[in-house]
Amino acid sequence: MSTRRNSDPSTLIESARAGNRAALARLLTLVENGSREVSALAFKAPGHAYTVGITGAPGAGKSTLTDRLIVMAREKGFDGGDQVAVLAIDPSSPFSGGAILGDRVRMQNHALDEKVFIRSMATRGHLGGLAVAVPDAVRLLSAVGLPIVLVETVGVGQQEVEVAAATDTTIVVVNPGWGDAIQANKAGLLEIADLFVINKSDRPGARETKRDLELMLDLSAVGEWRPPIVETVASTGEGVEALWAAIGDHRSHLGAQGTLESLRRARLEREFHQILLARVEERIDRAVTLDRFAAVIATMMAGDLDPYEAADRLLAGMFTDGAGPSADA
Ligand SMILES: Nc1nc2c(ncn2[C@@H]2O[C@H](COP(=O)(O)OP(=O)(O)OP(=O)(O)O)[C@@H](O)[C@H]2O)c(=O)[nH]1
Ligand SMILES: [Mg+2]
Repeated sequence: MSTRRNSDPSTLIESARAGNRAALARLLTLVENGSREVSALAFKAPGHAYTVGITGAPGAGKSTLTDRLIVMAREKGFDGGDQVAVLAIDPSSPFSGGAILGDRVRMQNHALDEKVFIRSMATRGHLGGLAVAVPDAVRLLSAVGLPIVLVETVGVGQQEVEVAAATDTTIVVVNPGWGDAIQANKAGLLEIADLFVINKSDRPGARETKRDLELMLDLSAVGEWRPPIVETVASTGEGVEALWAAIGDHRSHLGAQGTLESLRRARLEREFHQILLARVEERIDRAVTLDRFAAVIATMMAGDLDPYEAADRLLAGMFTDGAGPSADA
């Protein structure tokens, strides 16, 4: 009985706000599994976290860099905050563990720091997938009072774009010698990058990579914010202060232009769209098991109804009767 009380979402959120990390971990598991109750509570008290995405190809040094950014966030947090959360997302893996373990190990400098919360995240089972699970998780971390959330994602095309859409500042990490890759991904990189980092600048080719990126930016119609390019050596910490300063500049830019508000609005629209799609898909999946669905198929098989008309009728029923699609609407 008392166990149940302690694990009810609003009690967990209270505990997490008071600094109970075990409660926060439980809440994230609930979000991961698509708990609507937790998501709804977090949505109603969203907090003020600033979110930074770190994305890039496998092995680019994202975790090493994130590890360094944790130190920056602890020492120079925005508005005096000194806590930080890290979410490590591996879109290619349907479950936590395995691939993410390496990230944990690389960030274990902070394992005993109670102001640092590090968590890997899987999105299987979450309605709407990655595009909804990440904003949900980020909102939860914000709702329990964490002022900065760093989100590390392995760059894998569209999913990378989805995760980037969930953060305020998105850092794209490349390495020296990536000229060709940059050429090939120009559009995608420009779409998501607020900041470029050339990590492993201790290796040959950093200057050429910087030139390639500058050229790409010169040739594209960047808006009021031209993404700066910061060279880092994450393994030694070189350039990380400059990166933190650049993140702060982007944050000020968003705040000053009032664009953070419109960014967040666009993000909510996108998330809402994904949720609607998932909801409709759920209902369709349920509908195919109904007798009246079979009846519509039979009518089509007899040539009395075309599939487009049938779809319109089913959908009309789905939105009016509230109980499920009707074949005879
Ligand atoms: N030479 C050099 N090596 C680095 C630098 N930053 C990271 N590394 C090394 O690069 C390797 C990969 O670093 P990670 O931080 O795990 O890279 P990642 O992008 O998080 O990798 P995944 O999460 O597996 O995609 C590790 O062996 C790091 O020690 C750097 O600036 N210079
Ligand atoms: Mg990593």
